[in-house]
Amino acid sequence: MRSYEIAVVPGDGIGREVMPQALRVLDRVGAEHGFEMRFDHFDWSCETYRKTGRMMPADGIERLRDHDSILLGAVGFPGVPDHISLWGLLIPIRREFDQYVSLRPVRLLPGLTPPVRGHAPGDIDFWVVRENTEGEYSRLGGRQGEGTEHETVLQVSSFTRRATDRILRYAFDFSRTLNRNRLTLATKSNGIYHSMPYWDERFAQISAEYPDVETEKEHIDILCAKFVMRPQNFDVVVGSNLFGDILSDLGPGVTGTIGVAPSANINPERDHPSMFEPVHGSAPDIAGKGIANPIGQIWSAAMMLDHLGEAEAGAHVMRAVESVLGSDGAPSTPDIGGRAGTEDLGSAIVDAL
Ligand code: GGG
Repeated sequence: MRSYEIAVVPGDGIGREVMPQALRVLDRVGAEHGFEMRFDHFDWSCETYRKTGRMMPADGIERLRDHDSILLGAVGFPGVPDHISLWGLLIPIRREFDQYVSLRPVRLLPGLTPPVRGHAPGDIDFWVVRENTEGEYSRLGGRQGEGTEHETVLQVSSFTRRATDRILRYAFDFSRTLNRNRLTLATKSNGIYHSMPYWDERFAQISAEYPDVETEKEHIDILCAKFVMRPQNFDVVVGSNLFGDILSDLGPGVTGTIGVAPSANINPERDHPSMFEPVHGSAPDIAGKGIANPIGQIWSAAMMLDHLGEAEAGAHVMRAVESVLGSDGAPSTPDIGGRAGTEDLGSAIVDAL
């Protein structure tokens, strides 16, 4: 029997509630498709930070290294500053394992109610490809003249040619594999003087290698407006770490909820494990209530199955998700208009497998 070692890091808040539903789904779909998932649990979180002063132990990265994949819930909770929790767990994993592609599908699933009327399932179906290792997510900079009237904070973004080119090439290649040929670059080269003109330049140069891929570039401000007004126009959108982060929350927001949105942090060279996590965070406002939507975590697990070579099982999970969302009377969590709990929706998906 095929067997996979999965590092499971539920993290904080609703991450701890949605993760068990994804593990149930993986167990069931594995049994149906002839493979076994071995879950190695790592209880690293803001609570760990409060007890030990670290989000994960000093050898945390080493302990994750030998796994086939990492399944993460959510990171961050009030009481620990967000930049401490993210830089103590999520960001080191992405960087140490060179997970330079953040791949985030945006799809209007059946049964969702988009806030802008007139969109039907099938209309909104595109991908955000986010650079995941550098850029605006940087520790370069500092404070000067603290406490004086000249107090100044410098935050330096750094974009290397290596990281810029490899994410752009990934996006071009990915557009080709989808057989959907429009690739949009998120930029802001009219206002940001150095880095975004550089992205435009690299995009234009690399596009010459892909004459079959139609390209366009959009400044991030109008791109956000177009996501809301005409989301059906996009196929693949590529952007820097910050732009990609914003767009991959906005996209699912346009479908009615970010509770269903998944993401894959991919190491394309496969020399380190990749990591799969919902787009949403720990949602302290609803944590502990048992009402979080587990679909973002379950869809992330389906993306993990694809990455592990179990594409049929991944597709099976998504058919189950879509059949539950599309059926009258199926349990819905409050973010999608119902009153059901996390476990009810998880059970309905397990039963639909
Ligand atoms: N699901 C992981 C999580 O907690 N994400 C929250 C977050 O703030 N992420 C920032 C990022 O993706 O860079």
